[in-house]
Amino acid sequence: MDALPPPSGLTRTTCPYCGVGCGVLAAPDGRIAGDTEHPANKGRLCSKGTALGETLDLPGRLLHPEVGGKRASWDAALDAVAEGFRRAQSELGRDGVALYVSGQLLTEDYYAANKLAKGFLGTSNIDSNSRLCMASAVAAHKRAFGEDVVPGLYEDLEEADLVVLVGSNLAWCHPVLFQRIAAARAVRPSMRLVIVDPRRTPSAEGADLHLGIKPGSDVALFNALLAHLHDHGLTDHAYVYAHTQGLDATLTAAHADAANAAERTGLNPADLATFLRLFAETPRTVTLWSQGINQSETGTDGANAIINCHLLTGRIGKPGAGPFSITGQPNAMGGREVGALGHVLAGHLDWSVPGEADLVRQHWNAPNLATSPGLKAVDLFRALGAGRIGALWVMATNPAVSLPEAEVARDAMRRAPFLVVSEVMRDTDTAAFAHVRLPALGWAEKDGTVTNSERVISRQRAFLPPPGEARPDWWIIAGVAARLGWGANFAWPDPAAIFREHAALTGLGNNGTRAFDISGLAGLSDADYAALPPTRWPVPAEGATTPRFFADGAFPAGRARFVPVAHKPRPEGDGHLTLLTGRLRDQWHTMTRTGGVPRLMAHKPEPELVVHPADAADLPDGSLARIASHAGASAVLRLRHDTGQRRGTAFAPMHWTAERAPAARINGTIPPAVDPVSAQPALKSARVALSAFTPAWHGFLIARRSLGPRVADWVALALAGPGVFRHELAGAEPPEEAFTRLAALLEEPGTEWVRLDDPAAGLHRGALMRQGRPEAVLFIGPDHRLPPRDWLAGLLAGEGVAGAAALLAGRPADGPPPSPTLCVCNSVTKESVCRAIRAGHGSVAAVGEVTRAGTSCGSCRPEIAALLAAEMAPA
Ligand SMILES: Nc1nc2c(c(=O)[nH]1)N[C@H]1C(S)=C(S)[C@@H](COP(=O)(O)OP(=O)(O)OC[C@H]3O[C@@H](n4cnc5c(=O)[nH]c(N)nc54)[C@H](O)[C@@H]3O)O[C@H]1N2
Ligand SMILES: Nc1nc2c(c(=O)[nH]1)N[C@H]1C(S)=C(S)[C@@H](COP(=O)(O)OP(=O)(O)OC[C@H]3O[C@@H](n4cnc5c(=O)[nH]c(N)nc54)[C@H](O)[C@@H]3O)O[C@H]1N2
Ligand code: SF4
Ligand SMILES: [Mo]
Repeated sequence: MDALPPPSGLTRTTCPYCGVGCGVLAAPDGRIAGDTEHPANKGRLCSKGTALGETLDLPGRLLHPEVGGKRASWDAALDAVAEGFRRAQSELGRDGVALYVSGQLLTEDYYAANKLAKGFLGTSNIDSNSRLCMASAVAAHKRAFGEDVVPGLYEDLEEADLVVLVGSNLAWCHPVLFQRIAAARAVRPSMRLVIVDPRRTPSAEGADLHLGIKPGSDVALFNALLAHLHDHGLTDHAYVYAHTQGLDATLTAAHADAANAAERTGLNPADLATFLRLFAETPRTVTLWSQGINQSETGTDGANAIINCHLLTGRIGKPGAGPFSITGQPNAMGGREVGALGHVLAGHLDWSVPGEADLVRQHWNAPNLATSPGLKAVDLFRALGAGRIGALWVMATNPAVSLPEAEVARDAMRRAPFLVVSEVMRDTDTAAFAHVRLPALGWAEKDGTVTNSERVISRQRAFLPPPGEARPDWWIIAGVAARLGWGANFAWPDPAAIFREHAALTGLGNNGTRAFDISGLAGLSDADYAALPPTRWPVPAEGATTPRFFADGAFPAGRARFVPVAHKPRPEGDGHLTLLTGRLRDQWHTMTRTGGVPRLMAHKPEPELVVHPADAADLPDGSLARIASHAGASAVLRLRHDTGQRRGTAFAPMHWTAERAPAARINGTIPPAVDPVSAQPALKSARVALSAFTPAWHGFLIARRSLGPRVADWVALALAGPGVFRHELAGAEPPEEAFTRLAALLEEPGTEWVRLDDPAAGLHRGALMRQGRPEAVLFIGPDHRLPPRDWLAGLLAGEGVAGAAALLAGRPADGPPPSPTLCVCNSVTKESVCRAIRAGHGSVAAVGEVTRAGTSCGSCRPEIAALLAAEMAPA
């Protein structure tokens, strides 16, 4: 099973970001390339993957253990954790402690955490940020198939004649898969692409149909589809009869919604009809869904509504056909495999199946194995706030930012008797509350496996030495276990030993009854593990293996279940907007890594709130706007008008933190509502009131030094170039006072402010010069209409020299201000792309040929397509 050796000097590893799980070739000097041998990406990488080399040496790493904010030895830190957990359990009982872990842990780390919690601490209070991400998909798989299994493969997305993306912005969130679809469509133009999303996202550029659905109405859409398929004779009777149950009740429920589906979904009836027809006439259809479905109070129902349509038509597990839940994090799938969630046991084994708990108890030699499910994310943090959890250990996630009712969670952590945080960065919003900080190895330093969305297990391999005293997450967990007296059960010398133990568990008592079986890997030697090529499960110790599941109807539960689901209307009107939160192309969650790379910050340097212009008639594009919800907290973001946003909705990125833009954190506005089946929070349906935010002054500061995120009432801090910080600012004090205060913070011997003031107009501009070169520029005005920042930022980042007059005008003396960068890889500006389009280059490929835009990672191609569409639209 040897893989090809990588080219010399390069290590073959896997991208640490999204669930596509691209193979990467990497070198210690920062060289990064896509691995042409990896089945997920075959050499491709997106903008985030391409920029991995720039994250290897980020400032701000956590390099030493800390107890009470002071550097400590590993011995002292691990003793403190063990003591904190022991004390909490003696005071509050077994369930008085909890772990909150992450789909960004490696499988081996994840396995160790689960074993510590359920096996030895004897509590199931271990949940993961996957609760916020995949829980509804997991629950839907279990309801339909009897086990959490993604039946299909990425190839199916290329072999399909119709791909439907539901609540997925694939172009930004799984860019390499989107590119694979785009490449397949270029070869086979008959292939159709449909997007179901209340926003016209970049994924909708070039799609055959965009259904700008009313948020939360996907159940009605797929119920209408089920009824349509049935009524038009598309039921695969043989498949349904032989392999499924529950169709009748499901059809009754579907017909109830189908009656006035256009109204329920808010779709134009003609578009709806087109979708029903396309789906009906295309046997090779893949329906891919993501957080637009999962993160909803009806997430599990939404996923089952999709699966129902595939079961009815027997379009499952076949080349080019199937329901496809795409995973978010690099190891979201691995976390499900090891069972590090409060409601499952381990290795797809369950308390509810007689005998399975015994298998785990014996395998772990853990007589105190937890006996019942534990707290799920939102409840876990509520229990912390209520004093029922006395010790919490957070690993590889930043819940202070990412949980719903984030202010409540922050308050709980602030008051927690004992909080441990395992991190790669020292200062995260969550680590700020920690009693003990534990430095973990990051990507490039750690070793283990991850599983991607198509069940392929890939190795992450170290190619850099551990920085400072950082250690692998599994090692840290084992160290605490040893101090609590369980050393013999956690005595692994390396991740290979953990992997073998995990793989062996999946084969126990498994005579084909559980799809997840990798017991065939339980005997890997250390050398085999080191060289393990990408390997798709199942890998049973004996018997045949299969790339796709369920085409032959062999379901773990015997028969698949149709699940009757009914549309539940959401509140509308009342002058509020539905806040659809989500992701930006070049940022990863709470920005702890991508936020440190200037070229990834260039795409969207500020937290923006996107609304339809008709919903913000009295709020100008570019102004600051406030959103406030019943959950209490409010947030202020830069307003962007976009006619692609569905009326009645707004979109805001989840990424901004107290470290960068304290007033633009949005999760405080999100109520703690969860899906009743999966307990996944509804992160895309807060009802928010929109209003103007009218500070006394607006401004920006570009400087070689960061003044931090609290230097004004509203701040958005971004790295604009190596060592150059862009501060977007607004405040309540009089403008002149603000200028004087900020200017004084930057002055140093040898520098001097050149100023341009118009106090009557509230305008103050200054350039801090040192020997003819700008050190900083500070612009303050009465409203948001300030000059573009790119040229000034470029000047400070480069060797650029400019006269004070040009600096204070905010534009070069001899021409127009430069246009923003569109293609980050090849530094092509938006203006160059528009010029090429106006010169008659009428396709993304043609524009790429003359400008090089979009020809490297390809992540900006949807934006080029949008410009093409806009430039070519009749005026
Ligand atoms: N660039 C980038 N990529 C990432 C990540 C990242 O942080 N940055 N994170 C990764 C992770 S962990 C995840 S989970 C994935 C998430 O990947 P996606 O789910 O694709 O991303 P989101 O932006 O969260 O949401 C997707 C879309 O759901 C839509 N939506 C909201 N409500 C509804 C609804 O009611 N119905 C429908 N049909 N659509 C709705 C939103 O408008 C949004 O465009 O991305 C992964 N990839
Ligand atoms: N409003 C809103 N909220 C959301 C979402 C949304 O769409 N909208 N999406 C939800 C979803 S799907 C997800 S997945 C979450 C993601 O939210 P989080 O998991 O909170 O976000 P990350 O920034 O990925 O946090 C990972 C942390 O782990 C650290 N880290 C990186 N590598 C390692 C390592 O190897 N070991 C250790 N110990 N630490 C490491 C990073 O520095 C970072 O601080 O957000 C959820 N919250
Ligand atoms: S698509 Fe991009 S972020 Fe996702 S795994 Fe591939 S390179 Fe990494
Ligand atoms: Mo996620």
